[in-house]
Amino acid sequence: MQCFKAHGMQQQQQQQQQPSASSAQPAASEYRPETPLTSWDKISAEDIDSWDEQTGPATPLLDTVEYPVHIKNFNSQQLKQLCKELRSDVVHTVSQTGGHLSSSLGVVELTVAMHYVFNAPDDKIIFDVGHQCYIHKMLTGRRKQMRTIRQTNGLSGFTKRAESEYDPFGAGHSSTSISAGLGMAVGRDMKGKRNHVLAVIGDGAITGGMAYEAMNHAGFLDKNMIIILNDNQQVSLPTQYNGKNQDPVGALSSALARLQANRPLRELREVAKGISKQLPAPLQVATSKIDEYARGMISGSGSTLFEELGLYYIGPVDGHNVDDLVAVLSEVKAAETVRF
Ligand SMILES: Cc1ncc(C[n+]2csc(CCOP(=O)(O)OP(=O)(O)O)c2C)c(N)n1
Repeated sequence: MQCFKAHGMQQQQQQQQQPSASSAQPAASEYRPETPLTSWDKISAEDIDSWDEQTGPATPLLDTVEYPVHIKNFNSQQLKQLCKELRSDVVHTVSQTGGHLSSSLGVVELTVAMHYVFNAPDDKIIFDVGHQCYIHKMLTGRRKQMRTIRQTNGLSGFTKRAESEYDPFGAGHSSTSISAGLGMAVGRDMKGKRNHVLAVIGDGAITGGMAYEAMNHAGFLDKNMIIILNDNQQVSLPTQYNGKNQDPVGALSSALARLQANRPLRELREVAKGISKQLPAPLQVATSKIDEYARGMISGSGSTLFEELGLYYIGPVDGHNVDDLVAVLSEVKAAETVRF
């Protein structure tokens, strides 16, 4: 298992049909960033002031996207522009409907990168709790219905199987995604299929015991599965928060931050970067990211919490850097093991 961490009402509806697969889809491994890595684009107050109150922000690129197949030929600049338009659009929509805004804002780049690299709905993308799925819904045929989210007869505020074939698991309870994904990986192997399974879980949701039971089981079964820890150092509805004198984070998040700060870890990452430079040039873009991020959570004993559980860990990755996410996910996709 490879692990990496990224930053960061229910009404029955007809399932949406997947568009016919495009033969023009490039392999994700062919992706090459065309511009230097830059930080993500924040929305300014001036941006928001310029939006039409009813129609919202201008989204020329996003308007060309209804399903993930429509972003497969995007270059690095276009992916960044898409992220900016998605961020603006979701801010405007949620300002009118209410809903889980910050959790969805935290996974804009991650969601775009997952849909760019993987091929949902064949590949299964599972969001833990599911409250951070707004960007996913906007990229999977439901953008026009976003104004109905959490309304009677409208879209669910969570992932919902009856709503879309792109939602492989209905959620609401936290800490269930890894277990659900493992079940899908086991079923896939029994059927002899080759699709990928991704579970995206936050630093709040991963505090639940069921997540550890599932990680322990996944390490034991050694199924091909990817777990993405979305450590945004925030926990909506935190289970360990007194409402004052502390930030709404979980204790596990602090422990992860301490692990990343240790000196042997930084030294090892330098060594890893050196190794990467000796590889052929085409491999360096992706592998330098892997090397940079690999072993990001090594403890004093020389192994990570996740490795102790039998998972292969890569991290941390800047979850707002879509270039890095695409590079790392492409590598993770190519590896045949259980990844965290
Ligand atoms: C079993 C269970 N316990 C508690 C909750 C309440 N709850 C909703 S979201 C959440 C945690 C969200 O934090 P995190 O996973 O870090 O996601 P973020 O919103 O920060 O992206 C919790 C505990 C729940 N949905 N299910």
